[in-house]
Amino acid sequence: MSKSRNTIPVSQKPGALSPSSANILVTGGAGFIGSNFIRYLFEKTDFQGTLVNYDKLTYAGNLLNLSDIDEKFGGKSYFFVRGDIRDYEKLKDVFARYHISAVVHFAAESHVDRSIFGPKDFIETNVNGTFTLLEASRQFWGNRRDVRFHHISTDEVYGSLGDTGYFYETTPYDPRSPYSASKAASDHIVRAYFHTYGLPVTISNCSNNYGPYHFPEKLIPLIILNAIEGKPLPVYGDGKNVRDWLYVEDHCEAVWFILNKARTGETFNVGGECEKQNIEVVREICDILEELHPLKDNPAARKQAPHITRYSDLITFVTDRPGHDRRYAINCDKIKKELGWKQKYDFENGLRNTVSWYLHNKKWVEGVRSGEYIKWIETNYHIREK
Ligand code: NAD
Ligand code: TDX
Repeated sequence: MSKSRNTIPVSQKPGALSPSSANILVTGGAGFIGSNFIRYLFEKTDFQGTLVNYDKLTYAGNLLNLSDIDEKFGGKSYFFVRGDIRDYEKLKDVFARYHISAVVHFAAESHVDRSIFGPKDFIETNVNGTFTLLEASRQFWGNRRDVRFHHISTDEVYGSLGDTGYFYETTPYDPRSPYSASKAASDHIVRAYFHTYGLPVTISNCSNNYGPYHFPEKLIPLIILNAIEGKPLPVYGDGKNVRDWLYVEDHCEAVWFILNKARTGETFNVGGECEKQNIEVVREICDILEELHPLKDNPAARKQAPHITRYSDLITFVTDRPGHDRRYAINCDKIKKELGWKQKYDFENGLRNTVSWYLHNKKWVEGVRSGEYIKWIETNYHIREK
């Protein structure tokens, strides 16, 4: 993986946004993808503008994700503001104070299982929050066209596939969980602001991300950490649900390409083109762990689960997620052909980097597994015991 900085030729008309020198408001920048995006901008692109990370710091937001960036750029070109995207007055103040010319909107409630236990926060943040942010952008920018609102969405808005077929940008929406329904609603509102008010928007719908700083309520980090500790590896249903896995840095690069090269009003699917059944993913994590941290050299796991001889002995099939979407598969030809983006990581490299990152970042892991995290694990997995 090259460390060189990405200078992307800008293909827009004069008067359009220049992302490299823009003042960018990143919402949800303390979360998994948002923090990777901020790191990507400062470390791997020619970005020289100002970046404001606006985040409420819910259970999923963690400033430790960006402590190195804060040390290097804090107070100069990087600023953190704690705030809620539903707070119109605060947003207005931030737009004016930092002369914001682009918004990259990651902030959301993002976990499907949590949306099943409690959908209210998902409607509040994903629907009302996106609306409030759009309204603040429209009021501050007026008729300016050298600005951009980029909205981060998900492939889950398209629903669930059978054994064949793909999601295209033109696939009709068919969300099936409170989470995906709230994201679908927000996508519609973003498009309405483009058609009705001419707000310069772009949208991306991406597949399942994975990589460093992923909060361990999601499949990949949860399995890695449970295995290291010799705890059961919970697989929902028959383990044959399929997800398309996208390494988070590839996603960040796709967003940067869109900001630089896309026409406004356009939507792009972003995927890893890497379909895997959940059970395959879990087995691959176990195999990598056997190599990087063999069970025989892991006394903590052996003490917790004395009966096992391999990490994969910890695999436990548990009660399925209600309404569990069977298969997601993204067709991302459009962003490849129109903008020249492509993935740099295959699943083997990406997963190996990820497992290694969790093995080497124990302090971060301890930090995120607070009392609230333990409460969630008890809530979600207690009811699934068979
Ligand atoms: P995350 O849960 O890790 O982070 C979300 C961030 O948003 C947190 O820092 C949180 O504090 C912040 N936040 C939540 N509510 C807020 C509010 N009301 N005001 C301000 N900040 C708030 O999420 P993620 O996995 O990084 O996902 C980022 C975006 O990407 C989301 O919009 C999600 O729907 C989308 N997405 C994620 C994936 C994935 O695989 N993780 C895939 C497709 C799309
Ligand atoms: O313990 C588990 N066992 C299990 O089998 C967990 C947490 C999950 N699963 C399954 C459910 C899914 O089929 O693994 C798959 C992946 O689950 P998650 O990591 O929860 O992701 P998913 O529900 O697919 O949603 C993710 O991708 C799309 C993100 O969380 C969303 O924010 C994004 O929009």
